[in-house]
Amino acid sequence: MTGFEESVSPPARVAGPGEGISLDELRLAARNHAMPLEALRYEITPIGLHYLLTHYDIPFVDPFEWRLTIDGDVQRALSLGLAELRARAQVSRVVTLECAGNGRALLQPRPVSQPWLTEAVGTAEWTGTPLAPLLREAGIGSAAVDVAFTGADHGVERGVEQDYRRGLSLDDALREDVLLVHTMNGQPLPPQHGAPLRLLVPGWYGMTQVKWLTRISVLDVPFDGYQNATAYRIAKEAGDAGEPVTRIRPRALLQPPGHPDFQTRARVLDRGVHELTGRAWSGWAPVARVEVSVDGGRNWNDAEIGPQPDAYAWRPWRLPWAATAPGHYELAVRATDAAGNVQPSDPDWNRQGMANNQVQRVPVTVR
Ligand SMILES: Nc1nc2c(c(=O)[nH]1)N[C@H]1C(S)=C(S)[C@@H](COP(=O)(O)O)O[C@H]1N2
Ligand SMILES: [Mo]
Repeated sequence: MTGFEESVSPPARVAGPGEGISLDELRLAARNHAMPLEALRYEITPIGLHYLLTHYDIPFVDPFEWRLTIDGDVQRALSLGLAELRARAQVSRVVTLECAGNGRALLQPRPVSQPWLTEAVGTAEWTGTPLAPLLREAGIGSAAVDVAFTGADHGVERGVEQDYRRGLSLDDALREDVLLVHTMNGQPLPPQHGAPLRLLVPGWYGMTQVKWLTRISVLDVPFDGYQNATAYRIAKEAGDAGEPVTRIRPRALLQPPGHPDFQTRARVLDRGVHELTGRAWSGWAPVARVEVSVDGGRNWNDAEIGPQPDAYAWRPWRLPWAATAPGHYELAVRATDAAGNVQPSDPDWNRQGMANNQVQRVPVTVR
């Protein structure tokens, strides 16, 4: 071993006791930004406020040269340009995306990677064409089991050089709500969100939503690529294969009330009645309940939940809070979905820091 491979792409690790955020983590955090919590007031997140996660570099893709290939275990491979995709049936859906690593930096010990807190989320109105009719037109082979989606971006991860690529089971790929989208909030997809075309699988964590899509391959063997087999697993021990990350666990977020301190973001608000508001979502089932605590999770009160704009979009909630006595409070909020999944108070720790939907806590001082 020369050490060359490890210096180019170090193995996954967990931070040691007391080890602070490193420059490597800061570099990732500065490229991949979260949604500012005050943007919870928008049902549709303005494009520049939507969270962003890109493993490698944002590739430059010329939309006029670009074509999508559909190949593999199909009767006839297809090659489609953007105009052909836009000429097909068009569907718009409001869908909340969340990075599977959201909540990672709150874990103890901390898995070293993109250090998200709670707000790696955003909701857009996405427009594009359903995937299933395209796969059927190509003629799905009788032995097909999985479908692989490849992006135009390329990099190295834990020593494995690769194009970003994710697999889905054929059944999941054929769901009618899976789209190939070219438009976000009525605008052509911007470069950072996958121009000119990305995959949209409503309800699934972000890694599934392949950006800069160039190729869709139908496979007659299970997909065993890096992003499914190695990354995006929920495992406690190194070397344990664990479980794949799939759908989004329930989460509610609170728009922090009052005003923040610049450096610490500690919050102050004036004595009086404040309406606490936020949004909640789950990729498993609609959100059925949102509860708010103003005493750090000892007592919970049901919030009023507003309408859900689409099956996999977040829904608003609100609860008035009579903050009559000056002092320090810890606000917390938790969501329960109709399948009975509830946010835990304490994290369900795993080595890669995936799907940590522990409740958000917001300390405030009432003056
Ligand atoms: N081609 C490609 N697609 C990708 C990624 C990537 O690095 N390359 N990142 C994934 C991850 S981990 C997430 S969370 C979402 C983020 O989507 P956004 O940046 O549009 O919010 O894109 C997914 N699609
Ligand atoms: Mo992600």
